[in-house]
Amino acid sequence: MKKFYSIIFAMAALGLLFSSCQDATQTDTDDTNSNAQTVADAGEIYSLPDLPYEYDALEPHIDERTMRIHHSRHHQGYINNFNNEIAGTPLENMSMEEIFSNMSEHSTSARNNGGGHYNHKLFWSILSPNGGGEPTGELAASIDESFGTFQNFKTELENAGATQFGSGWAWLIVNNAGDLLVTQTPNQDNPLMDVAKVQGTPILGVDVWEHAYYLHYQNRRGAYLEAFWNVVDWDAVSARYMAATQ
Ligand code: MN3
Repeated sequence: MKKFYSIIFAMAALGLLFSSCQDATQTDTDDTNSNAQTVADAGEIYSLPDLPYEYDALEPHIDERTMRIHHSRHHQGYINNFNNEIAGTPLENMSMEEIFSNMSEHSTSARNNGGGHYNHKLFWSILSPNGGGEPTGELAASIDESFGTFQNFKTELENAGATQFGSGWAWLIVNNAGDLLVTQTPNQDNPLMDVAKVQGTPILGVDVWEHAYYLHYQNRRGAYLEAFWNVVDWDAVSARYMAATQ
């Protein structure tokens, strides 16, 4: 019996320890942001954009913990590394689009971290708790023209996400001729980069790195890609389409 109580006591102590670790994680997150703020004050070039919704707003399709870590840790990490990489170089005074158009001439770090910042910023902006459904207007007509049906387009994008080996992104892009295409890129590359095999202006992107889905979906990338449609902000994608085809 004494042993039984010892075990219960040990479990309670572990529970307390665990919850204080969670508090520490929370505080750590805040510290990360305030440190980043300090760097920003000292002349940081890029900074983490606020999400236009709460971390838990995309539940149950994208879970709160994934969103928090993805935005406050991963995206912040790309920004910190990119700022460090370009500080004091000519890239400091170039737009991201300019940098991407000559990506092959710049460093791997600028490619990975610049892409990381741009891609995540785009990703957050095309998600919404009020998303889902189907596009309307000119974008809907153009999707039908390019892919036959909206369903065909969805299947093609899901395939692009599923068949990207390892980490990367699946995209809907507008090419120079004004056509809509689905494509994929490895790592943090994107279709604006001169190194991309299919180039164009991305108007929708979905992150298929494991960090984007593993906590909730584990290895089931396909289930994550299916759920993604429920949180796509088609108004935001349409606005990007209109800007890209002007
Ligand atoms: Mn990511």
